[in-house]
Amino acid sequence: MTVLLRPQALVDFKPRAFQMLIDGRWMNGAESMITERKSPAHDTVVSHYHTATKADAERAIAAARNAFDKGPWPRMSGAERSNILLKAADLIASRAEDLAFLDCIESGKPISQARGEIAGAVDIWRYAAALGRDLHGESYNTLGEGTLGVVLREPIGVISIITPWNFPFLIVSQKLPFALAAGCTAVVKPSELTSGSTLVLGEILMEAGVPSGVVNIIVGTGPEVGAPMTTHGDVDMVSFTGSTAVGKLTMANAAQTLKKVSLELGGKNPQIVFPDANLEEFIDAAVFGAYFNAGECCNAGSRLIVHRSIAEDVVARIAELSKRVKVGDPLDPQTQVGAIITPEHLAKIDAYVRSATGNGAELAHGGAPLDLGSGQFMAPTVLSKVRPDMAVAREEVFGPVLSVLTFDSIENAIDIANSIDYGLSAGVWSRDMDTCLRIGRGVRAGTVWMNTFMDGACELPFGGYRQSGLGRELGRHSVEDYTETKTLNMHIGPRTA
Ligand code: TXE
Repeated sequence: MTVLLRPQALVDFKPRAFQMLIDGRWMNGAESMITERKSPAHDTVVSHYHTATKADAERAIAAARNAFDKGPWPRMSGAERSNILLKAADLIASRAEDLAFLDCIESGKPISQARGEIAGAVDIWRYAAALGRDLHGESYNTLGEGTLGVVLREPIGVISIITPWNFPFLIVSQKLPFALAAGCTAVVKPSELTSGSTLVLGEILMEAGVPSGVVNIIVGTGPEVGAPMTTHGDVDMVSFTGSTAVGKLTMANAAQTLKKVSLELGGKNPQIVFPDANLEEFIDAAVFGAYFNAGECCNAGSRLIVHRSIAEDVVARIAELSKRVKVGDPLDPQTQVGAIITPEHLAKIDAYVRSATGNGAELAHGGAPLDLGSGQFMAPTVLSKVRPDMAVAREEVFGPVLSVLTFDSIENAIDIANSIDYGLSAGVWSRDMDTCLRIGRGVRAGTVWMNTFMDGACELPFGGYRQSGLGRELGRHSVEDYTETKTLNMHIGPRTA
């Protein structure tokens, strides 16, 4: 049996009301519409947002354009911008508990995890501030006497930033500080389900000294507000994290005016385990990788590819450990798996599991939604005897569902890993470094973990091969991504015949 922690009623709790931030002012939307967000664990309304229309999106884009074309931000020194970003990082740290609470209550993720994400975000803001100060171009004095070439790095302009609900504060922090460090201005649209912490970030940035119009934050649906942010001629680049389907649409929209796009999309990430692996550590990592953030994670290790000789043992041990996973109230510090984002999404997860068992997969643990008295929850689920052609092995389930497949040789494991459209991340477990490196070179994914899983550091680039995305976030080139180069080709001195 899974350990269940029933959600406690929210007592003395008042829903938070948020306006939108345009041109340095907090305001209602043009049509004064309000969106309500219910906690996915408690069925209680926790936030009211003033919601934008297309006209509001256009106002926000105009403000960002004006701040870029005429305002001080792109013209400041890197050091001045960097100091403001460092101040923002300090303010995020000082409001960490508020931000973690909002992410927890709106998304259903465990509070302990939300706290870790805010701490990680503070680190990213500091890293971006440091990188922004070091942004520089190149010079060439080797082009022949009388010629000097200088390559400048200039901010690309106005950035549309569109983010999903699964890591609300962390994902905006993988984009916005780098764009700001480069001297860009932005319109930010968080997911309409989890906008609270991004709106608090707006307060923080104003307090830190980011000038009016540099960061505009609007709440609204994808088709109404997100789409104009991807088509508008005054936007120079779109940075998007979300589903592969909307990522493709974003790219097609951006193509109308040839905007640059950066896309961080879905994943169906394999973990390949060999008989010589440290199985103790692997079982922990497999359970963590599959159930972290209730599996609502682009990096989820949702496909275990296990050597046939150890498959039975691995499935039994994972099922055993899954029984001890604590599922329930996201506000309880003990909770490891929180609520599922919406009832519709829970139904989708459930349908994937039913389709798999209907097609010959075996249930080793879980397999159904859990009734905890309020909200929506899914039992940690382990499916064995999954075949590579099943939907549950190829598509992003985005729930706490682990599919176990088997392999017979390194080549066979690589073929199975590469047999789907995604290529975000992968893991390999073996004590033999040669085996790890063969998998590391053979698997087509943006990150390959070896004898560990889901570790991250802001120095390391993150992003996907194939339909998992386009471009990389984090890493030392992440500020450059928000720049254009300009070549100055100069003639010096008298011309020789
Ligand atoms: O994502 P969407 P959803 C995957 C995951 C999940 C599925 C659906 O499999 O089950 O996607 O999630 C905005 N123009 N991932 O529906 O719709 C939207 O408002 C512009 C993986 O939430 O892609 C939100 O702000 N924007 C992923 C953002 O796009 C549009 C994280 C993401 O929403 C738009 C989330 C449009 N036409 C879901 N339509 C990951 N990589 O981790 C929507 N949006």
